[in-house]
Amino acid sequence: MHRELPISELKPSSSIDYKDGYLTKLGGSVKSWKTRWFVLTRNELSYFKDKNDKEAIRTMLLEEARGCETDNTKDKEHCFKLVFPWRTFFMYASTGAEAQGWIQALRWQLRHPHVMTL
Ligand code: 4IP
Repeated sequence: MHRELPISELKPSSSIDYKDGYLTKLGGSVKSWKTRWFVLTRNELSYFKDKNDKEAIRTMLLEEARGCETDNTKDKEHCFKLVFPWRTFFMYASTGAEAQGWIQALRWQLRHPHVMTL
């Protein structure tokens, strides 16, 4: 029997192995919001100071992540968090649809850490 999946379980319609775009993230100890260029590849999320930068500020291994969900604690619209044992990253997109796109893509990678595409 066919079971309807909630939207968050669905495979993202675009490439499941690549997503990029600007997000605004909260600093670690100094809580300043910075707009950064984010790149999601298979199993990794990196952010760069700007789109054309070659060297990432940081690259996170998604296999270490514990979850990704919307966040309402930061007084920012379209905000979501990516939780690691060592830090929770808060970031927001410019629209709700963009934020949902990121959450969906990140969750897909979290749940399918070894997805192989040919
Ligand atoms: C910085 O604040 C930036 O927000 C950094 O973000 C952040 O590093 C720093 O966190 C924070 O102190 P100022 O530039 O206002 O000083 P980015 O690296 O995107 O530039 P993270 O760790 O978030 O990348 P701490 O934890 O180093 O204070």
